[in-house]
Amino acid sequence: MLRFLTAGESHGPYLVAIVEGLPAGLLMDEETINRDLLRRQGGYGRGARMQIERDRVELLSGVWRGCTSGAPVALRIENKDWANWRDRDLPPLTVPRPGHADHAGMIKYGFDDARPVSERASARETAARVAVGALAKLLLAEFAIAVGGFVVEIDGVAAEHPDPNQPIEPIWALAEANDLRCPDEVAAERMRAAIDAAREAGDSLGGVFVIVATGLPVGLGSHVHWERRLDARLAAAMMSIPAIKGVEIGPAFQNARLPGTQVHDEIHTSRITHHASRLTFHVLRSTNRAGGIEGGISNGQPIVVRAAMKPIPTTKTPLRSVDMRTGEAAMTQYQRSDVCAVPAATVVGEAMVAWVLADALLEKLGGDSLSEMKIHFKTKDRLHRLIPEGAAEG
Ligand code: EPS
Repeated sequence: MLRFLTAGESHGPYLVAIVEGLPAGLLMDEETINRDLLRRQGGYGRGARMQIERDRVELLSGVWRGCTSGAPVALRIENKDWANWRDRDLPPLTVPRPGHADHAGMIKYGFDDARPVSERASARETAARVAVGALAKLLLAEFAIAVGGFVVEIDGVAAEHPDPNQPIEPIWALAEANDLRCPDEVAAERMRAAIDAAREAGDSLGGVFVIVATGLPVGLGSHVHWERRLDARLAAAMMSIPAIKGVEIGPAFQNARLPGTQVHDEIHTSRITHHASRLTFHVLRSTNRAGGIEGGISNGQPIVVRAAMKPIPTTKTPLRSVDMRTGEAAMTQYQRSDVCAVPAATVVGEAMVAWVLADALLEKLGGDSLSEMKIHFKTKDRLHRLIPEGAAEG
């Protein structure tokens, strides 16, 4: 239902995106989009580039009197650093960095210079995705669906983090107030120390973050075909983020070590009422080990997605590699980079989860305008009856 494309290089003039399929009538709140761009720029462990950039969205099309018109939304974000790069005559980067797209990209596209590869492979592109994800979040918010993330591990330092069945808003608030996006300040302090030590040692760090989505109706995604499964779509979207090498829905790896009776979320009912000869009851779970998805379909529980980010491939301490012009052994050359970007990747993870959920919601409800979607949301009786208690009715 929804599609987007991005274009742009890390040190080119702009990042751009085209978003197609948004319903008409969605308020395009630029400040909300800019807030997410700022959130992505921050985080302890970022490099000098973030002192230069001031990411702000410019909406170029598809907006009529402040709301979407139903036409494609084109947007762009300026790369301020372009001014510093455009006149530079940079020497070629002939030694690929292990872990980066350099090596495979050079061979695939026939370059002996990694720059054209790394310019596009750079996580700078994720600024455009965060803007696109913010549009998806605006759509989801109209249905009281919220998406937020937090960091749970960096350099093996694990945060105490809550049962996703507990109210998540206080956790999000703690993460938001923390420069590691980690709700556990004691762990965050140790993570800061680990990042400082890695910077000192000329190294880089990865980590793990969690994205939680709340307020979801039952029935997004489908079991009927592989590509419609919501968990598959979420996993693909998360894996598309640079440096993400693992994805888990709920505590999937922990579940794999337990018998079924200790894993599956038992079903019970809170109350049965009869109103106008109609039977109504609420299906509840007291656990959420499925991470909100069963059979590839949202089950009304919070959706919980964890992602593992590898350490950034650009390290001050050189790694062994090969000069692709001579075939001789060579050490990698350092160029400015981040030491750790897990807090920033968390914001990108939110964007990708929001995108998938907005797409699945639109698919479920249909409609060319927001008001049409809301009418469908109200009148889809089964869907309406099964939204979690207390969720907005659109
Ligand atoms: C990145 C290298 C650094 C990061 C960049 C990702 O940029 P530069 O090469 O200009 O120092 O800061 O991330 C961003 C620019 C960003 O906006 O997130 C890389 O090689 O992937």
